[in-house]
Amino acid sequence: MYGVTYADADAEYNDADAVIFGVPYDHTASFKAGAREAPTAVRRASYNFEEFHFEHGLDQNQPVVCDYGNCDDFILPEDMIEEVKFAVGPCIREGKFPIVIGGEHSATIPVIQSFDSKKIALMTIDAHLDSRDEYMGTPNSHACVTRRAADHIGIENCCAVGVRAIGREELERDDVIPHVTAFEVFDHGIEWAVKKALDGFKADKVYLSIDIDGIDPAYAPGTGTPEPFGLTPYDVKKAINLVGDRLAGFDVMEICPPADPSGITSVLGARLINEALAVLGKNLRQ
Ligand SMILES: [Mn+2]
Repeated sequence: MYGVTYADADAEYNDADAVIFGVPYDHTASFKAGAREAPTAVRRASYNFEEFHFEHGLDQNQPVVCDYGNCDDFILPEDMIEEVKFAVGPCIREGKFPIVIGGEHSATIPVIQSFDSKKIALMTIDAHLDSRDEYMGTPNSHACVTRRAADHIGIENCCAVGVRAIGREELERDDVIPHVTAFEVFDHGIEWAVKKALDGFKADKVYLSIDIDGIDPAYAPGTGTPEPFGLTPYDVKKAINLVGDRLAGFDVMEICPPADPSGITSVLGARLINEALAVLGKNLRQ
C-alpha cells in the first residue's frame, strides 16, 4: 500500500489474526464532508501510543495485524458497497477479524452484509439511530445503516447505543430499531446499557461499530454531525471490553479530520482500535 500503515500492523495478510481496511468514502455526507481523510489521520495517530498494553498484558503485535490499505474510492454508495464487499468479504469468510476505518458510516453496511446473516449481531455506538429506509435518494446512505443491517441479520440482532437524535419517521413505525439512548446510559451506566443490548441479540457474535459522534463532541469534536450530550470515551472503552469474547469485528467511522484541527479525535479513534485489538488478543489467548 501507499502512505502510512497502522502502527505494528505489518504482518502479511495470510498470517494475520486481524486485518485493517480504510474506506475513504464521504460522498453521502449530509452536513460536513471530510471523513475520507480519516483512514490516513487515524493511522498517523496510531503512532502516539505505547506498544505495550499494560492493562491487558499484551504487546501491540498481539494479535497479529495486517494493514490491507484503503479500498478504492467511488462516488455512488452502491459502488463503494461492492468494493468493500470485495475487499473485506474474504477476510470475514476466512475467519479473520476485520477492523474498518471510515469514511462515512455507510461503509458498515457491506461489512455486515459480508457476515453469515445468522451468526452476527450489530451493536452501534452512535448519536443517531440511522434507521431510515432511504435518505437523499439512496437506501445506502449513512442515515440508513441500522435499517440495512436489520434487513440482513434481523431487527432483533441490531442495537444502537448512545442515541440522542432520532427522526420522527424513525420512531413512529412498528419496526423501530432497538436502541439505548445516551440519556439512559447517563442514568443507568454503560454496563446496564451494553447488557441490555447483548441480552437482546439472538446471534452470539457481535460486530461493534463506533460512529465517533456517539462520543460527546467535547471529547470527539472532529466529526461531520456533532451532537451534544454524548457518551464519554471511557464508556466506549468499557463497552468494547463488555462485548468481550463475543467481539467478531470492529469499526470506527465518521471521524472528519478537517473538523479536527488538534487531531485529538483521530487519536481517540486509534486508541479505541487498540482497545478492540487488545480484547481480540485476550480472546485468542484463551
Ligand atoms: Mn452518527
